[in-house]
Amino acid sequence: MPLEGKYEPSPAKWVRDQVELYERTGGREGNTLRDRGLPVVVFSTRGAKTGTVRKQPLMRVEHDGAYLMVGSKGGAPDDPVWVANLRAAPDQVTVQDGPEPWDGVARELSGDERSEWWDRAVEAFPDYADYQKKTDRQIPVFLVERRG
Ligand code: F42
Repeated sequence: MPLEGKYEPSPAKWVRDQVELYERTGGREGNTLRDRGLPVVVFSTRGAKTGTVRKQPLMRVEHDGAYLMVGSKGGAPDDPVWVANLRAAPDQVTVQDGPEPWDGVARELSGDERSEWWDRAVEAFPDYADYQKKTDRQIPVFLVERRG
C-alpha cells in the first residue's frame, strides 16, 4: 500500500523525473542509475516536519527479501534529509522494486550487522566505498523489512 497523504516530489529534477517514470511504467523504465545500468529501487518516507510523502530512488541492495537504504548522497558532508524522516517514523516506509510498493519497517544498522550489509552494498554499487572515503560522517544505512 502506498503511504497516504500528499506527495511532495524531490526538488532535484533528475530524481523526481526518475520516480515519475518508474511509477508510471511500474518499474519497467527508469529502473537503473542513469548511464550506469545498475538497478534502483524507489522508497517512500514520511516527511518528519511536513508530514508529506517523500520518495527517493536508491541503489538496489537486497538480500532474502530485505532491502538496504544507503544514505550516501554521493559522499556529501551531510546525511540526506530522508535519514531524519526514517529516524522519526521508521514504520512509515514503502519499498517499490517492480510494479507494486509494499509496507516496510526500517531500522538503522550498527556493529556487525552494519558491516555485513555494508559489504553487500559495496558489492551492488562499488561507488559506495569511494563515497565513504570522501566524507567524515559514517554513511547511515537502514534495513527495511516487510511489516507485520
Ligand atoms: N541517494 C543516496 O543517498 N544513495 C543512493 O544510493 C542513491 C541512489 C540514487 C539512484 C537514482 C536516483 O535518481 C537518485 C539516487 N539517490 C541516492 C539520490 C536520492 O534519491 C536522494 O535524492 C538523495 O539521497 C538526497 O536525499 P534528500 O532527502 O536530502 O533530498 C533532498 C534533495 C530533498 O528532497 N530535500 C527536500 C527539500 O525540500 O529540500 C526535503 C525532503 C524532506 O524529506 N523533508 C522533510 C519533511 O518534513 O518533508 C524534513 C525532514 C527534516 O527533519 O529536516
